[in-house]
Amino acid sequence: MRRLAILLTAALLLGGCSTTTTFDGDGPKSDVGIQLFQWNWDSIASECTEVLGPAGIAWVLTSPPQEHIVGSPWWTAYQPVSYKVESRLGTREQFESMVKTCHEAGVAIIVDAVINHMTGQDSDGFGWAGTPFGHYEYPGLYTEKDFHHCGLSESDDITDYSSAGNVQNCELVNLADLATETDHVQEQLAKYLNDLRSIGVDGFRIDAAKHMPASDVAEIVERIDGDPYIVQEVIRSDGEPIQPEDYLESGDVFEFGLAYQLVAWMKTGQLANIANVDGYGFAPSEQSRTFVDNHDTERNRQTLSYRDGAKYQLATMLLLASGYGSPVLYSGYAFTINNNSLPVDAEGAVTDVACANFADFADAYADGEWVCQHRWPGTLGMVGWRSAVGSAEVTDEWSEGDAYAFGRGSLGYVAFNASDVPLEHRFETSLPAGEYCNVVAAGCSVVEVGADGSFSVVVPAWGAVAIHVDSRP
Ligand code: LAG
Ligand code: CA
Repeated sequence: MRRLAILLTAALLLGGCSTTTTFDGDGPKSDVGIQLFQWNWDSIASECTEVLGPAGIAWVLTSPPQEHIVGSPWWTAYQPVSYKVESRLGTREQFESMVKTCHEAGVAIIVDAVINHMTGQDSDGFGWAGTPFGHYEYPGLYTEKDFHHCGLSESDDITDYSSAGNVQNCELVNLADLATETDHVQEQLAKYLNDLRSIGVDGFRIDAAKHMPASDVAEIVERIDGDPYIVQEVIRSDGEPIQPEDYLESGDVFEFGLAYQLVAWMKTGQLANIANVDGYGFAPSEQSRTFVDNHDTERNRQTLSYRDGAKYQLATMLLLASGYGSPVLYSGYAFTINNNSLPVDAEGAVTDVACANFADFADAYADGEWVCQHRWPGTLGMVGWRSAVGSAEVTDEWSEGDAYAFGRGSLGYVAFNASDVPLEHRFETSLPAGEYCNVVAAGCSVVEVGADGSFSVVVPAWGAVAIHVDSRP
């Protein structure tokens, strides 16, 4: 128990740092999180035990666990009907058991907290767990007076992102907008979040944070028991009055700007820019959660996604190698159109995840198939690489054309090739001589570092070679 407490505290408190920490007797532990989008509780539990814990992944971000509207699209989860922990993803008992199993595997649980709004349904109905509701009536929780009616547009919908009042007091796509500044709403939200804390939940993603004043978020977070990890979703968009930086008092933020830059760098081959992100106006490294994609951006196509195959894998490896921020991996299911549903049983509950039977990205996926991109060798290999190099400084940087390589002192070296042609090169490193495994290839393909620290290798087209001192044949 004590060991778990230390492990989780350290993983979460230091989680915002770009450094990694080694825990006594527990092997390397990274600062890397992962969003398991729409994975049910039983499947997350087994993934913690089988893959995430052994890989040293610090935490899982789950989809929203509260009761939601009934329907087939994934986004029903973002329309809360009550704060019962009862959803398509599993029962309260299954949720509790997942938290326990993941903790035993050394993996913390971060929950997607939908606290800006309730449903967007114009007619009355019943939620997944049978709770009756109306658009502005949620028995025992909220009545009409607990919602904003901004009066700034005909439908009360958000119409103007250049106005903070419009963005924060109007309705996001017709979703009943909670009066998050009031004592009553804050108290109901705190009850929900503290219920999750009592189950052992370690932290929260604050959904739609941009749509609540930073001071409301701070007051709500203040009411949460203990010292939960907080990461906020404030989509960066230049020129808007509300920026991620406004929210740093309450916790970390997702850095959308870097996800957008990764798209550009994969086009231009300018991977070396990642070493020098100072000029981009990103959030401070120690409070920045970096990512290649999330469930929204893989759908609106603003970022790379599993569909981009090798380029997606390359961007993920680059992010994991970087000392800027702390990465959050993403894993979801294949789809053609936004509303494509996911595998459910006869009652509509999401069925257990069966990963597509592909060891790597070089295949096409059918709609509804679980991609499990986090299991690709390049991703898991670079999580290990990141743990091995820790906070060591960048050394032995080299770039030429669309290739970029660097070391992290005497602990590791990585070379990226963002072109259609394989690259043969002799890399100079600060590594001790000897044999190393290329950790981003399946199995251990051996790389020989000479007495002078150099090694010669062919870096595959749109691929990488990565070696570190903890993985040697
Ligand atoms: C988020 N972050 O701020 C989530 O990451 C994002 O996935 C959520 O939108 C959004 N905020 C609200 O929590 C998703 C879908 C929307 C969907 C919404 C509510 O991207 O498309 O809206 O969840 O379920 C849907 C329909 C709308 C409709 C609305 C209300 O697409 O047309 O107006 O439901 O019924
Ligand atoms: Ca709001």
